[in-house]
Amino acid sequence: MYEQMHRALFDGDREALEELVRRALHAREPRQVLEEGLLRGMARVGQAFKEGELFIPDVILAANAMKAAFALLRPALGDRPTYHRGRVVIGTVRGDLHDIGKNLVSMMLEGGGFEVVDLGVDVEADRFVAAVREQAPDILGMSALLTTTMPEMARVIDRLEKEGLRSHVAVMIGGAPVSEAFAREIGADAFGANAAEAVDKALALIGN
Ligand code: B1M
Repeated sequence: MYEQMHRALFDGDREALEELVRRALHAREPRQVLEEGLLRGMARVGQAFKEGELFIPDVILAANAMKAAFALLRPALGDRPTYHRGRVVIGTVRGDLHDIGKNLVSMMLEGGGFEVVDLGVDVEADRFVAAVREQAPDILGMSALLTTTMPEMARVIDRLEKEGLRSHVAVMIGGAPVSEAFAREIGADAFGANAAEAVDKALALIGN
């Protein structure tokens, strides 16, 4: 069944993927469907893109199918709780349009009891800074999938410092090319390697 999900992602076949996820949810753990079916499938899409077997339109179709499948999984992974452990402002940094991972992190944070304010993709440093001022979040989360957009994370942290806001908010970063060492280098407070780890790190940051 997971192999069929990978195939549906490869083919960008949204309807087939939705049907497979619906069927899987009767028999399998939602988290396993997410990890073995969707995330592993998307990793294979990424590999095929890298090797020139798939092209950008294929990846866009796969990404859209993935989003539709997430929407089906979301309630099963734990719907929005009625309590709030803390508030997170999150976004993908300027110049970067990748949002699948960020959306997954947002979804898991909500499932973990956080209120999430999602600024979307291609977010300018000014918008991050304004959101920290206006929303007073406990955590600012930034995602980057391109090596060329990673420096933007450092720029946002610099801006927070200059505006006197850095000590008011913890900063967590993530995304495929980002690492623990890079987080330390730019003065972020935490790095999440994946969505589950992002929730654990967020809980640690707010002292839970
Ligand atoms: Co793009 N892309 N892409 N892409 N794309 C990558 C990132 C790439 C590695 C592919 C490759 O070459 N193998 C490569 C980057 C190379 C590099 O920088 N070194 C690349 C490139 C080059 C590009 C373009 C430049 C291609 C072009 O136009 N020539 C272009 C750039 C556009 C832009 O952003 N300005 C581009 C475009 C696209 C699409 C639009 C086609 C599409 C994005 C659709 C969308 O997001 N709505 C796309 C996709 C889908 C990918 C790959 C195939 C898959 C990314 C993904 O969704 N992964 C990707 C290859 C890859 O990563 N293997 C690739 C699944 C997702 C669940 O994982 O995002 O890593 P991820 O998120 C994880 C963790 O990283 C972590 O948790 C998530 C869940 O476990 N995490 C956090 C993420 N954010 C976090 C934040 C946190 C904590 C954890 O705290 C706040």
